[in-house]
Amino acid sequence: MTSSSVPVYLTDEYLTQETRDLLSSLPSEKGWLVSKMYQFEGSWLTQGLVQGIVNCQKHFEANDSDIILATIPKSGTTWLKALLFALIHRDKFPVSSNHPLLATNPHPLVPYLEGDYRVSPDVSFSELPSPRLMQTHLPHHSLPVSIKSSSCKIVYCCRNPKDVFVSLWHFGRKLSPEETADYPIETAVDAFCKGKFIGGPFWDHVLEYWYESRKNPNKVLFVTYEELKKQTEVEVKRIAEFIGCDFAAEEEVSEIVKLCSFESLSKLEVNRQGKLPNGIQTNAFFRKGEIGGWRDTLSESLAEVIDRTNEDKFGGSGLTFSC
Ligand code: PAP
Repeated sequence: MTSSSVPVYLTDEYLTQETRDLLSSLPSEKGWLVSKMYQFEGSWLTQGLVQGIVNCQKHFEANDSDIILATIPKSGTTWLKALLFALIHRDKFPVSSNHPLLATNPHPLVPYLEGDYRVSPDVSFSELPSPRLMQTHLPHHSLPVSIKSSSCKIVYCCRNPKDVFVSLWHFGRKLSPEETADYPIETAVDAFCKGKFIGGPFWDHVLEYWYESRKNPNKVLFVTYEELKKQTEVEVKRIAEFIGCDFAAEEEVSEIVKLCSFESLSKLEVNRQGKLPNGIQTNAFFRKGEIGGWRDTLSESLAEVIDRTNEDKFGGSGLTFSC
């Protein structure tokens, strides 16, 4: 693999000696997009992310008013970032031709907790207006203690595993066409089902937040991409109520829903041609935006492999996906 074509966020240029020592004690394997990934607290991660997690576990202090968006990659992060940003800042930024989401991709508008801590332990989110909105891909058990002990709110979004896998598959192929060209999809499905991809395992991630949301519904709101897609306004109102920003008018809800829709965001110049500060093309975050889009990529037999794993892992939890 040539380092030049690997996305910047997967590289390890900022590693400290402490992180290098820790990494040498962790199980590691060759990954799909990375030459090595490490198992830390049960998750498979890049070296840089291990450092980011250790830093944010040590240094991040949550405020009671914070709102944390948690997802496993490809489950609706970009959409939820846009919706939560628009909801929280709707007084300062009413939907208009000057709205920040029309000129900036949702990712830089909402800091990525362990991603930002990857570079330095001295990250400060103090410049963010209150309530601070931040995003994480961390599993619940790896969250900084202050997120769990404070009264801050967690909005968790999950998506059916076949669409998550397919979204991840195309994302990797777009970002690193050379590295991924000869990689068989059968191997990638097998790795996904074993949890061996950056951010995995999928099922443990979802189940932890699912049970947390049952135990403490005022702390964790569990949202699915599918419900959000099917009845967007109903779900957006539920999210708004949970984070304490009820709407004054129905019109406001539909304006925000429209602004943040796949159709609107994906057509914007900034999301068609732009790049994120980390070098990733913004259009990599807007592909199809559908429920059940996996059908054009996965054979029936590969879909069954994921379905079988899903039944094994979710059995008895009360969680199901109908697509
Ligand atoms: P991330 O976790 O790496 O940030 P994330 O945003 O969760 O990625 O996932 C991208 C998926 O969300 C893409 O799905 P697809 O590959 O199946 O098409 C992308 O199209 C979809 N997506 C992005 N924005 C929206 C949106 N506004 N509405 C619905 N889906 C969206």
